[in-house]
Amino acid sequence: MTFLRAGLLGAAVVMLATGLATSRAASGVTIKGTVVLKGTAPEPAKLAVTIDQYVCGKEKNAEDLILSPQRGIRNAVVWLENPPPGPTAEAPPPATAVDQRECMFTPRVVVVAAGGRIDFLNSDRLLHNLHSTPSANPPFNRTQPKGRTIAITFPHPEIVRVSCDLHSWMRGWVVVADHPFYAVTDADGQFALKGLPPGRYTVRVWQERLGTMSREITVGDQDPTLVTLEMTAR
Ligand SMILES: [Cu+2]
Repeated sequence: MTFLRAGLLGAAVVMLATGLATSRAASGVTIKGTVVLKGTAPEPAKLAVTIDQYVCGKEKNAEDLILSPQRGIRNAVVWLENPPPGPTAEAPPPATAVDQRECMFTPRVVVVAAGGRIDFLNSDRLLHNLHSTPSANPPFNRTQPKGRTIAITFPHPEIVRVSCDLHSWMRGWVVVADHPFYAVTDADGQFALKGLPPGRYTVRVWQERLGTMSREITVGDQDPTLVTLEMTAR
């Protein structure tokens, strides 16, 4: 074998190995889990509507803790405290929209990448007032007639509470994420964090009423890695 041929062969082997490593890192392992309530489930509460009943209705369900029949918690946010180093130069994701319908924020809890934008819509035929006083992000306090879209950009990681001055029960949450490994639980309390290399991770859960909890999870060859995360009623 000539020196040149050996060199080419060597290069081909290196390329093949690199390709394999890349595809494995890109697929990775998924943590699939359920966030569930431990302890006595509180009675579902109703909130009295005192104004604008012609649009808002007479009462609203308190949506600060929504449980499935199996006690899965909806709208909990799950993320990794120690994310793997990953591709950081991805294109910014498209704007997420949050609507106001019948005087509730829909969806109630959203995740946006730091630097990303939320388009707040108003589908109600009345005035809302978008109000928030975050710590790290710029505050906003904007009157919003029906049909007007207000775009807000969130530069810094933080959990931001959004309310409406005109309808005291209205509550929305924007979780500003500093990496891609965030998820919001669905109606069954389920979530997935995808594309993880093996390792030991700290998974953190936040829920607006229950606060936070965290757990260490080891990801090995098991794909998906299944977890149940319990939050305590309080
Ligand atoms: Cu309002």
